[in-house]
Amino acid sequence: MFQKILIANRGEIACRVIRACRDMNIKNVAVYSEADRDALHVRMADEAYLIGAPPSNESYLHGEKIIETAKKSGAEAIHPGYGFLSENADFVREATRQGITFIGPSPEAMDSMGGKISARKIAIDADVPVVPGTTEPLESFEEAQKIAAEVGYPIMLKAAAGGGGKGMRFVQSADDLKSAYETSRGEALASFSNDEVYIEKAVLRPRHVEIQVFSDKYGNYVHLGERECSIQRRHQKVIEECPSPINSAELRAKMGESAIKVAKAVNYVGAGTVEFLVSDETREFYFLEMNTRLQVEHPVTELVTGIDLVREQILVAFGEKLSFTQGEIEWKNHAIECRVYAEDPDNNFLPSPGKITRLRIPQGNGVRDDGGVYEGAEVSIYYDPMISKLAVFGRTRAEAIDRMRRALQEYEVGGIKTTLPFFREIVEDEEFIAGNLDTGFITRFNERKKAKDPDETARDLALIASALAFSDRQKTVSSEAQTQTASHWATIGRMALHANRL
Ligand code: MV4
Repeated sequence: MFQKILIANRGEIACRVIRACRDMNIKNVAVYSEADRDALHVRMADEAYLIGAPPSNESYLHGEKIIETAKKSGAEAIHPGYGFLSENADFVREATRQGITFIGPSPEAMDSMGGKISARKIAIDADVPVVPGTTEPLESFEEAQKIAAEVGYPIMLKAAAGGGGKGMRFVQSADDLKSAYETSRGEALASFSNDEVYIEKAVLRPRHVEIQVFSDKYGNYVHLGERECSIQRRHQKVIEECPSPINSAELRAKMGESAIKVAKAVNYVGAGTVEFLVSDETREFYFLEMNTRLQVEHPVTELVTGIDLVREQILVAFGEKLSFTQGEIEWKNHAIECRVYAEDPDNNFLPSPGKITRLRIPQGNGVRDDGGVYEGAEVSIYYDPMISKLAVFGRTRAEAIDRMRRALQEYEVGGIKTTLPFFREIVEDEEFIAGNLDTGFITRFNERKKAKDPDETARDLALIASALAFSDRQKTVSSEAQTQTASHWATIGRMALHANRL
């Protein structure tokens, strides 16, 4: 086995990978920027090396410095975590050229899946369902008009180099196509230096369900089931769970088989995730894209399958065969994960950097917290403000929600704002409890929340009170005014009913 691994990342995922190395008796090397001198991953690692200034492209994205540090420290392999260099094919090529093993797929597989149009083509050729649309970038607005009319509105315009919703536009009808086409291309160019866009028919109220795949260097492919990730805010996942509330053994098997077909088509090795949109109405699924890395939400899969995905990544990268077969994988229990961010939910989720003056992490039955901070640590402005992932499991979804509620009650973070209060509300929400989780969930949740706002109730009550006072006064004046009062009483009645519902 490898003797030493360098972790080219920071925060909770660096800590997660360090723990896997410890489990396997592998020495681990951290790298850090000037902003992270006192970070948890630096404290946890066996060795740690300063690699540069706080901005990511001078440190965690600086491939040459990281490869140089791997060689200097005697690390034989690099684990990239997620983000940063994890999907950078040139970095993989350079590390490999310099004799360092990259713990992840081949650069060719990354390139094939990096382009969204090329990924669509691969899925089509592999007989995997995709949403109807184009398989080439649009040449002109006229072509866009023609294809949109063919597939039928509403449609989505998407950036070929995209992902994460950048450059994406929902187009309701032909009238809106011109401006959407221009803004989509403009946004794509600004974000990816590539203005290629393509068309997909829009799936209405879709669910985002993804399949974890795994493979070794000997052509063994398995899937580890789905993760439901429909609860998103501005294309950022907020809560993930396994199984999906819409899961059936049949749907899991079908999606798993399709995901494996996609992975095989690019000779994938290691941990990967194939994303699908699932129609809420028909339960039909469509390939969206493949992420060629370990994902943030991998713990929910680990909790229900009992498989350590990071350990397995390291084994497979070293050249071991997969340690389990498809038939040996069992899905047991229900897991839910909340991403805890240093953001202010009362102020439009603005980042809330600063010193963590108090930290109490929940513990106990069924609770796992993958964190990247400690009491006294600083949350920096330079990086993603996620401070931990709180995951729980229970025998049923209801039991998992109960444990999540308890764990969220226990969790205390002082000195900075976090998204914990937001999650405490979500776990009490009827739609969440019912498992109605399409991609419009957060929007509808915010509307429900506004309707229940105590300030709003107070405003209604104040209106009722003043209306009552007004009508009382009317009784002492003219009879004409008294007939008016009747209609005021009707209004008051409606308001009282409304208040009562609240
Ligand atoms: C879609 C779609 C509907 N129809 N594609 C958003 C991010 C990117 N990964 C894909 N996205 C979508 N693609 C078609 N053909 C709706 C979305 C979408 C969405 C998807 C998953 C989770 C949240 C979402 C929120 C808005 C839109």
